Amino acid sequence: MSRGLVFFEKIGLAGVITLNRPEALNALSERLIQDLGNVLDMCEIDPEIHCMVLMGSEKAFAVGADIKEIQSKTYMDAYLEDFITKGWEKISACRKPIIAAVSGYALGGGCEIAMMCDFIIASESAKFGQPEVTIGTIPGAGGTQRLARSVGKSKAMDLCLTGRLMDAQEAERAGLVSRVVPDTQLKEEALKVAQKIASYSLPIVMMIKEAVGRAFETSLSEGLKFERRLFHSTFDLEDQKEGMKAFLEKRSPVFKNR
Ligand code: DAK
Repeated sequence: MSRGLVFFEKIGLAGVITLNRPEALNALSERLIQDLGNVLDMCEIDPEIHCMVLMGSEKAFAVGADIKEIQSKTYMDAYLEDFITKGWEKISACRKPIIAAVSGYALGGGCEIAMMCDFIIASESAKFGQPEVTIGTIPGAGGTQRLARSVGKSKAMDLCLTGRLMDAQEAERAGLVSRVVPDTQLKEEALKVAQKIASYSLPIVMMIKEAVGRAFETSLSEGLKFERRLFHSTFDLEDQKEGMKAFLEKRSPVFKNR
């Protein structure tokens, strides 16, 4: 189903969101980000969706902000309108898991969006980069921060300072992507992973996302306390009772997401 510049499919308990602006290699215009935000809002409130897959085309996941749209902006334009921040924050604020399925270019804001997702599955042809330095600006949607946390200082500096692209194999070695799959199987593999996650208890999956996310926001001791509180709270879930009962009865659990 087409939703503006985004295509949306519901497959089982997974929502597959495809950026659909092929003529500009999915350059992230304000309109595209708005359409993406609207679909994410819809997924968040739909109890029949437990996990999302975000993908682009075979040639490009997304090549970054729309340079034609932003080229003439002044500092005051960007500052006063808080330059498209709101739309972009929807991706990182999502409470349900999002898998980025990256084929082709994931550059600038495209790489930053992939990093806002919970993990990245890349196809063999994927290329990641923060080429903002080549057009006279710096990464502005988390590229210097999330990339450094993900691949370490040396490689983040290398990528951001030179603007070079990193292929899927290097990205996997560096820890930016969790797995690399053949080009022809990207959607199928990402969907399989999404369906697996979606088969578990939704509140448990959301708590895991929240707890792992906290690791990047706080000290180890505070993070461990946060994890412990959430862990204790799982014992109040029907799904914890069912999951453990099913294990002991040697059968598959039937989760009620409660
Ligand atoms: N914006 C607009 N159009 C783009 C584009 C982009 N980023 N990238 C490509 N296109 C368009 C091209 O202009 C071309 O359009 P036509 O000329 O046909 O009309 C079409 O897509 C095909 O591109 P090419 O002809 O260039 O295709 P090639 O295969 O030869 O090259 C390429 C592919 C990806 C290597 C090349 O297109 C390229 O280098 N593109 C620019 C990549 C880039 O520099 N990206 C970084 C942009 S800056 C923020 C949020 C976001 C951001 C910052 C802050 N906040 C929330 C505060 C992000 C900033 C950025 O991403």
